[in-house]
Amino acid sequence: MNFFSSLLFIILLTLSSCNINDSKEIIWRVALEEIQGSLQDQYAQEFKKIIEKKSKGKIKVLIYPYGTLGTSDQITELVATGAIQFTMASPGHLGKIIPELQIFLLHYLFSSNNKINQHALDHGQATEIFKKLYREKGFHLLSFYPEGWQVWSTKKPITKPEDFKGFKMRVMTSPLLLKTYKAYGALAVPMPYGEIYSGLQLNMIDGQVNPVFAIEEMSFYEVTDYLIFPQSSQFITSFMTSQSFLKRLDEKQIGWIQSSVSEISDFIFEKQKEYNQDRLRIIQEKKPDIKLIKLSTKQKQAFETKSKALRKVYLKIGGSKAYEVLEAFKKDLEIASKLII
Ligand code: 6CS
Repeated sequence: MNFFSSLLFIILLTLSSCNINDSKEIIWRVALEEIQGSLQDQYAQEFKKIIEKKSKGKIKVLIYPYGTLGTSDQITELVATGAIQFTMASPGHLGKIIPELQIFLLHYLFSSNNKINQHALDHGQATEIFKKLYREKGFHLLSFYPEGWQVWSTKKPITKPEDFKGFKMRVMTSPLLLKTYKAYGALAVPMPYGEIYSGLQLNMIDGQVNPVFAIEEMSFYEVTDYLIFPQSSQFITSFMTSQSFLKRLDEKQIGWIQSSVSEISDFIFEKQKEYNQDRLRIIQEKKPDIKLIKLSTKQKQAFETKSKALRKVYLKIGGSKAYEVLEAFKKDLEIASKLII
């Protein structure tokens, strides 16, 4: 979406909101970084259902899947300008604006038990610090949630860091990701989500990294031959709104939003599990010769060793609260691991 079409879109949305408010129906708009039928769509559909029910139909929630409004960076901008009220914003992109968020891009930081990760994100001290950091940028963090393990879909097998030599790996646009794949020896290529398929098709990139559900729905498996499971990082995303929008709401409406996001936490956690499992089966059915590689403990260790240096890089480029966030999140994981069996 170019500047002029964005401007036109903002004007149209503002006008349509005014008309609707005049007739006493309130419209809340949610933008997604993923397409219709995706995990973010599931989240937004559930949010819509709960809000419309709690408001007895007074509030109507409209969902804008990826491709209708623009890239991740552009939809974040639309929330900042007030054209859209809610958006999903992933650290892999939003980390350019809130550098501390890049903690969620660090490899071999998360627990291998995803329930522990979910608990740490929902109840941890790091999330409290992030609430302040979002506020400083005019945003309001509603929740973090995991979308599943990041999986490499590639045109050649990668089982050791040396295999990445000369390999063009598409990553999201946050600087820490570029440095991570460079540390593995790859040529890291930042690129918007919507350009990955053609990038793979035209050999501009040799591979990309995303959870299985995304690899299926975006058809990346069609243009790659291997699915490699390094279990190095979770895909984390955030659901957020803006301070200026919240200020215009009454307490009841704010309460509805807060209770909705707490209600959705377990629902979306189960969905990501289901989505990633089911869609792996679908990929294998559609492309029976796709090769699955699960890295062994020893193979993972080689990547983990290389990735350790990135902790220092994060402390350097992860903003003034990077140290505080890292220490808090490590503690959050430790606490969660004692509570979750
Ligand atoms: O790789 C990306 O850019 C995107 N991947 C997912 C699974 N969600 C949104 C994000 O922009």
